[in-house]
Amino acid sequence: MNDQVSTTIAPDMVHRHLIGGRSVPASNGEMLDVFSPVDGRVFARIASGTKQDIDDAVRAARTAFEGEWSRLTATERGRLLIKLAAAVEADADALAALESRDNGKPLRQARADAVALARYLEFYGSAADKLHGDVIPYLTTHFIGVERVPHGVTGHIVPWNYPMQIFGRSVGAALAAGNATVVKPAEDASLTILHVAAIAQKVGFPDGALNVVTGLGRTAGSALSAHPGIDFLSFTGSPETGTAVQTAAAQNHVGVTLELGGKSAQVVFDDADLERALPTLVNAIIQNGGQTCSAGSRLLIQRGIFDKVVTAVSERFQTLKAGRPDRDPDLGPMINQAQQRRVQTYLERGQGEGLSIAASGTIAADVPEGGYYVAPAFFAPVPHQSILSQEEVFGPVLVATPFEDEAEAVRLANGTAYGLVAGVWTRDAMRSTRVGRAMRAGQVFVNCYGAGGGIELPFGGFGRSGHGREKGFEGLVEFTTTRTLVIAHG
Ligand code: TXE
Repeated sequence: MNDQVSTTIAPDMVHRHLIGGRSVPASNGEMLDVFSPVDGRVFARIASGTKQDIDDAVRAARTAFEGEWSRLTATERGRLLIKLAAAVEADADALAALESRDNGKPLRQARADAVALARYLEFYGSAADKLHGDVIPYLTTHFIGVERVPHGVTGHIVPWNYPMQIFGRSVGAALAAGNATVVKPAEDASLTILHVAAIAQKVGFPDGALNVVTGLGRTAGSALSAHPGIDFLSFTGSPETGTAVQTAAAQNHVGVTLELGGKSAQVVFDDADLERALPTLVNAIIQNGGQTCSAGSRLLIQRGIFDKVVTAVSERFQTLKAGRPDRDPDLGPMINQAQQRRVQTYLERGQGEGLSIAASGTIAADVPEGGYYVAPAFFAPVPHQSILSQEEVFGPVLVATPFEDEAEAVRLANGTAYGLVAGVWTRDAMRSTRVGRAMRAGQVFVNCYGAGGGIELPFGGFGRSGHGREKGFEGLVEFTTTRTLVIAHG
């Protein structure tokens, strides 16, 4: 969103909420302009969700949860998700084009998101009827069954960086577990979620199982997180908003998973296979323009190879180009003007601290005027206490810091408020396990980083990165609770 005035919008780019299976406008009729980061122009409009809209959506979800949705068996729920997965996969090109325009990510990355969404839906669809409880040995006169049950109505507040993937991991798991859902996409990138929700209606999800209310965080988002009819919340976004969401959840005594970003380090030891490491060291900060919670935004490099690695990374950085997403550049624009300014401010603050830029990429000459492009920047050497080593920039800004030995590497890697992901590059098997297990991070990659999309792998953070786990089977369990049944028979 920015302050540009509205223009004429194609009718198919004017979007309404999906509540109880119906496409409905905001209760007060208000709409929000959607700006494409590609050129800063308005290209769509979404309903500006109100407290009333959230209330309607929660009611619709409750009706589904107490009715048709809960009458389906786990296998039937799973089949619906698998059908949705197939439909999403078949529509991947259209979804990619829409995402690329809405979010600004290069077309191939947007397509990868659509494919990942299909895989999430397939994974959780297939898992729906494999989630079972326990029988506990207890008194000989009693039978004890522990049943896994859905929370009820779950709220999902989704950010703009990976709308499809985050929808897949959170809403896919919640639906598989039998919850009815209310989703509040980010105001800057709602369109693919609306599109997928419309497909879900077509493949036969009962009305109200999946509701989408678009709009601003401070109105629709806060109304959802504070709604007393919500039984569990899933939030991905900034630590500040995460605190607000958790505070609201606490008022209603419900649980929440928070995924709040990171300042993840890749640790490069002097015996690392650099040929293998180099493309990944760069890609981990460039993917989605660095607007990735698990971005590898810090390189910790052993002193003896520091200059060599910095030189090699610099050579790659100099070739990087930010450009129009439809040309499939290394990176597209930032999501909005605020994010562009945030990155620029961090660059200025880094330089203000006296940090030197080892290499920069460029902005392609043909980018449309008004787009939110920034050139990638690589700073080296950067002290560990520097602002660029400690704070999440959420842009294409990489820093490199030397370390002497294993102990220092672990101390630096764990030395931020965050703890989401870590990478370790070494040929020493004993060390890879030792260092890997010393990392305060929800995921640790050895001689790789973010391999294979990670749909099957539990994901989440320590500290300021949040708590709770999404993705993998853990993510499915997170959207359930238990009911223990104690039956006297003797
Ligand atoms: O985040 P917000 P913003 C980080 C990243 C980025 C910064 C700011 O560092 O630069 O956050 O981004 C909804 N109650 N991440 O401002 O505000 C909002 O509508 C309830 C990391 O976009 O957290 C959107 O749907 N909801 C991150 C979602 O919260 C509210 C991804 C995220 O927005 C709300 C995005 C409120 N009061 C940003 N206010 C990651 N972990 O991947 C806003 N929202």
